[in-house]
Amino acid sequence: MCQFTQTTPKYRQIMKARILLIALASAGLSSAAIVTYNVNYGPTSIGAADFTVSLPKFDPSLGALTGVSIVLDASTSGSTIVFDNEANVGGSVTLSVGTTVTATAPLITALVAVPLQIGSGTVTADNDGAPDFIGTDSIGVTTGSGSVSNTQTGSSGPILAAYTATLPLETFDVTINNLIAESFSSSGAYGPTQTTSGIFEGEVTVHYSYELTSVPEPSGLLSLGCLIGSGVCLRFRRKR
Ligand SMILES: [Ca+2]
Ligand SMILES: [Ca+2]
Repeated sequence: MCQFTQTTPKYRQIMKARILLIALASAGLSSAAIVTYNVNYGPTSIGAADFTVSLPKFDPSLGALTGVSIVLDASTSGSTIVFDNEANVGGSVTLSVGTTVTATAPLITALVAVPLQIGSGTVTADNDGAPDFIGTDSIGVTTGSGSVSNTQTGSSGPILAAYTATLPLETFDVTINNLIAESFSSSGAYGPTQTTSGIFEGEVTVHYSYELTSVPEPSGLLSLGCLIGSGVCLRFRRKR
């Protein structure tokens, strides 16, 4: 793209700027890094009231914050769901039970994770005349567990400001909300379900991406010197 045929002063200025940029990158004066914090929550009964967890804000002494990523991990166990067929035909049935966990952090889109215990099987046609949740016309999920995660990120100015500490050891709060979640699907069968709720637990993680500034290493300074030196040589040779 650039041929070494021009010798105008303007061209030389551009070349010098490019060499300095390459040298700064080579010298390690600026590089990207990530720092991560996490906090566990639960186990908590599904249906319990909202609660909060706290995580550290970004320490600006590390560098300049460029992005915030929050991860919600949630798992569930201990719930049950049982179905009783009231149709005159049998069918295949899929059932799930668990919880919808919502985590709300400052200025970030709410994180939603729905861990479920899932089961499936077949049921016979209704043969007892009442939904008693037992017999071959019935099927349930009574064991197992499920886990899932959700991630949201942000890098707008207001988000970076909200997550950068202005005081030592400053934290932000994440509010955890939960509701029981259940589903039923079938080909042919239909009827009521009975549900009991178990527990959920998990983790909230925050990743801070930032540009760190550090003292150039000797090898980096050497390459900086070489590149600046070669820039001088280049200019010297063109003048001749
Ligand atoms: Ca029945
Ligand atoms: Ca039954």
